[in-house]
Amino acid sequence: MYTLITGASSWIGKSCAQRFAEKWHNLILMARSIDKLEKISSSLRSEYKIDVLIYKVDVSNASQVENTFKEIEAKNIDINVCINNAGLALWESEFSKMDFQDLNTMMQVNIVWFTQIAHRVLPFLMKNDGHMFNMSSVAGTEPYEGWHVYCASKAYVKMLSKSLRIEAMGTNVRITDIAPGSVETEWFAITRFKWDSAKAKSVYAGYTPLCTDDIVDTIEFCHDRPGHVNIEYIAIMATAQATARRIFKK
Ligand code: 8X3
Repeated sequence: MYTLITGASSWIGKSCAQRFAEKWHNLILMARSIDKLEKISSSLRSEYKIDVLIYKVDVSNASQVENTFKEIEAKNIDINVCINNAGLALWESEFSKMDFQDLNTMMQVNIVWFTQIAHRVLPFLMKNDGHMFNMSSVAGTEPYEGWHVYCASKAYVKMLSKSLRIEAMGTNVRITDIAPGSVETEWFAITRFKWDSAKAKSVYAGYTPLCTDDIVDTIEFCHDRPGHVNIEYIAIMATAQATARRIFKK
């Protein structure tokens, strides 16, 4: 059996790969950067003696993702955990002032690609009493200025997760919507501010944000519940963060 992780080359995805490797899960890792995936996979293979398959995916290319799944099927590989983690925020500004290309990229990654992975992986999970983790956000329940499409895309993740719970009734598939608040991941902040690292760092100044391990611990906790327990939705915030935009900073 394999655990499939998207956005596996950095931060939350990479930390999930490490944690599931420690639990001797074989892994299928997908990300845009094959170089990073190669490094991660060779260290996990040698340390844990597990099988790790890596796929470079171009999220704007639907047929490439389809071909990746065809290859997985041709190899008779089975999947019982999916961590549908890839997602991004690009810039924050008034809706009409945003570059449509940026809005489109967010929709492609956070909605279209996310859906394509869920669509292809659900039959595997149904066969194998599997567990699907979908990475939404506090942004999926609260809108905030300048984040319109990102917030809407995370509300989509939340609603698709709930809808798939209905589909999964009568099977032993579990579906968990993980909704983090502010997590210090340089990559998330840096894409949000278009590679302005000073701005990215300032997001996490003056308080203790969540770290990637806080999210991975939560995923592990949900997964380790007995099979009859589905933690459907879990919101995780830093103690200093009361709402999406109310953070106590010293
Ligand atoms: C983003 C959550 O709190 O960093 O998904 O805006 S927050």
